[in-house]
Amino acid sequence: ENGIDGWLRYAPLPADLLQGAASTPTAIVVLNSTDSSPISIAAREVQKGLQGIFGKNLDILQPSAARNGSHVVLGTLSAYNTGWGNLNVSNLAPDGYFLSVRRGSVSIVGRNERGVLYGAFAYLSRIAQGNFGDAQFVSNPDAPIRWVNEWDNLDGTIERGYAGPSIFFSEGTVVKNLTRVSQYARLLASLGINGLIPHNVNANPSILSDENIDGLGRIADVMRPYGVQLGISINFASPKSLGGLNTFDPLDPAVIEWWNNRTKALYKRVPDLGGFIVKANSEGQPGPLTYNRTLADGANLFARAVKPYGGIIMFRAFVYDRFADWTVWKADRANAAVDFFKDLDGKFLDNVVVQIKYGPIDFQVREPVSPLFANIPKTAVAMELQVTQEYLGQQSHFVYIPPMWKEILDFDMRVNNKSSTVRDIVGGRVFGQKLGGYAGVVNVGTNTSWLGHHLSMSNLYGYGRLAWNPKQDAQDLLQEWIRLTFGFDKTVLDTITRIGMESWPTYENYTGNLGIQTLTDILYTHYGPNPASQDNNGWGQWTRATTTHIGMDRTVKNGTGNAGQYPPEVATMYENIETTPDNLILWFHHVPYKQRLKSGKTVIQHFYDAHYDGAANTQTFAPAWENLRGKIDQQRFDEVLFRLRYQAGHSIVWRDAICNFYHNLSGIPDEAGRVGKHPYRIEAETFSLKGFTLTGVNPPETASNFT
Ligand code: BDP
Repeated sequence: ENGIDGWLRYAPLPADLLQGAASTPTAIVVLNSTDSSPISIAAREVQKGLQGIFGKNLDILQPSAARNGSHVVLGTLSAYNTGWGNLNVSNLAPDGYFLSVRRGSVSIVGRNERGVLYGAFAYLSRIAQGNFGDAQFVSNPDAPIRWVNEWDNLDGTIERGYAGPSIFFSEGTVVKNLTRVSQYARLLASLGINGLIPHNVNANPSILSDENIDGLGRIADVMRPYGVQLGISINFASPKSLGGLNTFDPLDPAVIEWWNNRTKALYKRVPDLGGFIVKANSEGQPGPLTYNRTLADGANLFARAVKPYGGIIMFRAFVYDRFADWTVWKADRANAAVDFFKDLDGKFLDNVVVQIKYGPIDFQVREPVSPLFANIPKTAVAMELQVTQEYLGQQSHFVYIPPMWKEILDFDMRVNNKSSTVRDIVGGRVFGQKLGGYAGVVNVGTNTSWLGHHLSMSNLYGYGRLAWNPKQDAQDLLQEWIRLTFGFDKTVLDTITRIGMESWPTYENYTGNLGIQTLTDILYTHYGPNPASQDNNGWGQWTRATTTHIGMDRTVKNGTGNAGQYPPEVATMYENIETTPDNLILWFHHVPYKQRLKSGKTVIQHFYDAHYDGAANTQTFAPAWENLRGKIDQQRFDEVLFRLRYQAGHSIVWRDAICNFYHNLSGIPDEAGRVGKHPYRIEAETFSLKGFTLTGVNPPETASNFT
């Protein structure tokens, strides 16, 4: 197997589990179908699933042709109640479904067509996991926006993509063969994802050329039957760079007209376009600030343009401008989003959603929740999560991320001193917002594994399932995914569960601890260890490490004031070093290396121990995987093993680089006497040089003899 079907393999069930299926359906009945609608996809999917799982080939029938027997009945609520039966489910929300399983008789009823498709996938997931029990329930999505963002460029490269070139674009335009896009839409639909933006947020203006609008139309046509709406990432300066105007001022009538015309052309080709995503005035992207207009002026320009068509604007909160003054002690990029957006609360039109990364900086291995979620009550918000592992080993390391997302989603912001979890804020319940939800940056590529590492697909699975229902448990989701992806063997389940659930804490251990951030090279690659690059750079992600102290003082009293951006109860917790959890202590406080943690260890000893523990635990992953030989198909077994072995080696590089660096900087010895000794490491000096040339090691900390 090469991974292309992800968790939708519909593998035959083992004989012992099959016995649990007392009776199986005899036909599929479709109540309201047009040829390429989500309902007809649902019917074909059920047909395919039952063929794979039970080896039974079922007919798809119109209701009039249905004879006695056990049917899988598929339809919208209104079609069900006019043409089949009488179902009273008043609590069915848009995209939600009702599923009833009574032995072999199954009803799958959606509030809309998409809901029917989601219900069909839910039914198939149950039986593919060997669950034949009766059931009757309604499942509604937690939030209306459940999108994925892809950072694909028109030339076919993918920003922060680690699985080969784009499935959407090549040589400046949309690829001819969109088979992979439809396979991807199928995977997304099975999770309840209802929107996709194929184009990088660092957007090329020519995405809006006539040729590309037609290409986007073809993408939308392929995804529509799966209920996945197309959204488009746009470049703020397009009226000038593409349209030939001499300005892109959002209040200029010619600019407004230009956008209205392009929007009209887009909706002509894609009548159900979801809307636009905008990255403005961030990391070199143009935006309204150039013309002294506010970010809200910029967002509302687009909001007005798409409003007549029912579109929405995802306006990114990833705006910061602290490059110039990095030497200023109080400058803090973590403050930027609240500084930029707080005063704009109430100024955005009601079809604008502010898309906020989960933490205040940028997808680090450990961040507190972004305080912006609690600061703009009159604005709809969505949470941006990263499925692609930009700072988390880039799919050469395996990190199962949902446990981290869960910590963020379950965090209680204590708005007005009342329970207000982040998931309730994002779901619109805390501030009474109609819009809201999730955007996952996925960046799949043409590699048949989609993400480059078969195990990393658990992150896409977990993302989609949490966007549907963020209350779910991360380990339960992992185990669902394992059964669907690798089958039922107990050792397989236990092994991947262990590796998966230990992977995030392990990665945090051998990279950056105690809230110091990932400690990767920060300037562009975001991959290997480079703690020195975290300071003295214009991007403002600083460890503030000196020979005696480390960590960033973000208190109101002495630091950057970032702790004060949270609601009072949370602010007090972070302001005070005694109540700041150990895992965020260096995020909020600047402390001596010998500062005692609540665990009783000093900060520096924690660094040393965590790095040795993390690297040691990583050494156990590949051998554990090797025990699965013969229990998993050869191709996926080999490909995963290769990456786990690589990760084992690279975790040692990480361990030594970070330990050496802080050992050299602080001059404080490791109590266990390990730092500088490099167990397991094969020194370059012991190699003979054949076919290679000598080169300097960069960053130097990654060399074991660096002093
Ligand atoms: C950073 C990435 C960069 C993205 C940026 C963004 O390094 O490639 O363009 O985020 O989200 O994490 O806009």
